Amino acid sequence: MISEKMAKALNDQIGLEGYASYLYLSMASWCDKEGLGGCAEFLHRQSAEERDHMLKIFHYLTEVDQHALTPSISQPPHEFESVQALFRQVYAHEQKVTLSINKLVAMATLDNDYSTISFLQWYIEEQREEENLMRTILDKIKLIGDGPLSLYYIDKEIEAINNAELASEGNEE
Ligand code: OFO
Repeated sequence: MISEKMAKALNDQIGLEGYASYLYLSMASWCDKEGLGGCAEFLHRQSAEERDHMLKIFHYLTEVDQHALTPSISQPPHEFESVQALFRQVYAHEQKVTLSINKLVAMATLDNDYSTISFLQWYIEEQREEENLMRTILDKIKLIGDGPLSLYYIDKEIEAINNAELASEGNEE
């Protein structure tokens, strides 16, 4: 059993992960519309991952005899200034999620809630990996610059990153 306060904070995190899933879905759709198929695939995969993150907390709450609540999710933006701005937004969102996970760990520590501390270790590692991935993407985008074929090269680069992610997921199974 975990505290009501902890359960409420984890339910809020469900909402944040759910929003990330919808945000990345919306971004995938915008990329498809702009002809950026590689970026769209990357974001579809990220969106599915975020849904998994949401469900993981959902199941954890049930396991510790708390009520997991299906969140209401506000509508994400549908339009983005550019693919560069879009990935800056992804990185900012991941940083926000990291901050929120850190707060959850701090709360669980104050509560002597070792079960939740242990559960959240997976999220700490995941956020470190995700932030690193998004920074790598932003670095590549910067290197490519804004020459006439930059969108083509950005899309190819992100398609390659997505394929590498898929391959490493395959290896983990
Ligand atoms: Fe679940 O927010 Fe990052 O990955």
